[in-house]
Amino acid sequence: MKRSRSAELFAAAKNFIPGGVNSPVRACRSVGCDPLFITRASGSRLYDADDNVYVDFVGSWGPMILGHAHPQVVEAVTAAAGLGTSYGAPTPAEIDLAAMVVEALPSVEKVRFVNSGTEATMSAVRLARGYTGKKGIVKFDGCYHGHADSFLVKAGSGVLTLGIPGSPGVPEDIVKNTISIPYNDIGTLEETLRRHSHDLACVIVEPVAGNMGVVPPEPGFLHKLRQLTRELSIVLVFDEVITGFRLSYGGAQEMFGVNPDLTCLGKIIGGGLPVGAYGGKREIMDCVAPDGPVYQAGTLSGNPLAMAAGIATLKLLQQPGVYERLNDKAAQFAAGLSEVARKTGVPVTLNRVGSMMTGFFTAMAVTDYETAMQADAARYALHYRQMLEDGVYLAPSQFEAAFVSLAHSEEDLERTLQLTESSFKKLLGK
Ligand code: KE4
Repeated sequence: MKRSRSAELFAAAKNFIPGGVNSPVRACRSVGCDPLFITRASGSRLYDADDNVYVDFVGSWGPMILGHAHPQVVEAVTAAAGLGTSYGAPTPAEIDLAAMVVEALPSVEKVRFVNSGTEATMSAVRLARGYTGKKGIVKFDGCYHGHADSFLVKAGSGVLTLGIPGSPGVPEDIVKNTISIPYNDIGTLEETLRRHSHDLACVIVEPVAGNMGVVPPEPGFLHKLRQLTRELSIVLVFDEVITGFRLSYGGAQEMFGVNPDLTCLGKIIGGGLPVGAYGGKREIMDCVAPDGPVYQAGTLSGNPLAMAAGIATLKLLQQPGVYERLNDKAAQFAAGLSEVARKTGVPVTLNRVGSMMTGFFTAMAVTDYETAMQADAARYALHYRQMLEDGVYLAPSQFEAAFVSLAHSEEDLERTLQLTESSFKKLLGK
């Protein structure tokens, strides 16, 4: 494939932007190639600066559940833009989207909009600390909650992909309040929470981990987490930035029947525009300024264009049967991928929940960070580059989720399975 224009743009970008990218994983370093510069997208397709076309399984890292440039989303954003792009004042649209979120999520009585998932999780942890008067937080190895200081401890996503031990610039006296323990390890969880409960403000968890690759919660894990945090008066925070409106209209909390105290959202609720949110019990949310003393603010929070995109997106996701169709399509695709691995003899463990999935290049079960690390990232990189050459755009890391959208056609998925088989056969020849 011709990629000269992307190469020129990458060289130019590096003159002005660290690594030539505005988010590290986009640099594609762990898969051994330079990033493509994307110029447009539609449905399940991305188009790069050299006019190559790709079937997209990144979906902007989760937001594009409807596919790219959905006409009703574009129309809503365009109409909003014509009325002004930001007022710095409350608008009716914020009430509409807030009401949709409250109605959708069993545990959310009030919600505050911010501009990213990181802002949402950072604010939720500050709120939990302010509400409880305690400082400690517990997270899980390989989970990623954005780049706020408290979370850069054994974090997933780009921190994991780039092998950054934590991050310079994060003071020791911040991270000393963060305990990170293995995901799905109920014994360590109970022992840790009981030992530290006196100073634990919250536990923050991805109810389905997506940032070490997809790792589902083991049966009972989330229920045990809810029982322990309730017993020990520790705030339970579900980071549903990926899973919110992805797994079901009520997110992971509806799918697994576990109600957290606070929920963090992002990605899909902005329909591809910058939106994050945190919400939960009225008793806790009423501690947020200006009603309460826990401060959090944002110039562009509740931005009218982002609200319009989010409202249009959620309205389309409310349609009957949407999630059944999406999740069935993803299940069939995953079964096809597993069949290709079996037929070709390439060891792959495929973890899937709903329309998010990861094929780990290992024969081992992947249930946590340690087992995810057994995967053959070098082999994944070879597969990534082959599929890209063949017009399929996968996540540029073994330790990320792939997403099927409502825009992926049966032909897209069948073609991708054929190309996967061809790539796996080449892997065996290598
Ligand atoms: P943002 O600040 O990137 O909007 O959200 C942070 C975040 C919080 N919680 C979860 C569960 C997340 O997955 C994320 C961000 N996800 C990564 C990809 N797995 C974003 C991609 C990137 O960093 O460029």
